[in-house]
Amino acid sequence: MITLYGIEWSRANYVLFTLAELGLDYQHVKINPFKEEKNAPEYLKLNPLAQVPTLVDGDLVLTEVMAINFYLSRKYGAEKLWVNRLEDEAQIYKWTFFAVTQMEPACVDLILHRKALDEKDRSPDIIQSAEKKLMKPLEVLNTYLAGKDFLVTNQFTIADINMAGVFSYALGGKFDFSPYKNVARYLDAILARPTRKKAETV
Ligand SMILES: N[C@@H](CCC(=O)N[C@@H](CS)C(=O)NCC(=O)O)C(=O)O
Repeated sequence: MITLYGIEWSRANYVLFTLAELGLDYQHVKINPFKEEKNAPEYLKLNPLAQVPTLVDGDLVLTEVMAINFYLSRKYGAEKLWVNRLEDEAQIYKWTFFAVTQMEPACVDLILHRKALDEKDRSPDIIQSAEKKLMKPLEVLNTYLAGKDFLVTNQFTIADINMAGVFSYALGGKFDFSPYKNVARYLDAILARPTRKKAETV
């Protein structure tokens, strides 16, 4: 039995998207990372950082959302969300790490400082700096996506779920993707998948 810990508006959403694409049954424990329940001793045994998401699948306890998505894809979705050639696999890693290291911190800053934090804790300077940090990687991605629907091969893969997950924070933080036309078109199409809608409404 698969159990996913983490409320749907947290990074657990990237995993819910994957579970929906793979059509897997799972139990969902909606731990809210802003509430004390994340520090419950039973949960700390699974995730000593007191963060979400955490996945339990049989004997495996796994934290770090991208590791969870790689695991689920390879174990249950080799023909759906993964690829056969090592060269393509390398591209899945490349675009996932590009999303996490080049863009995710800025995307998280946008949603925190435009939406999630109390008004008094929001910083216009952090918003401005986050928007600036996104410019260069988005230009690179925009050029790459010209004429393409997906990041790796001509197929929807876990790299697209991971990228869209990171960008969903920017969208929640009112980031305007329209100057990056290829990225905006790509993102709209990925987020319009019925499985994504399902992941948002669990
Ligand atoms: N690197 C971790 C980050 C997990 C993370 O920061 N999760 C947030 C919610 S999206 C959280 O649990 N925050 C509460 C905290 O850090 O105490 C991952 O990618 O899974």
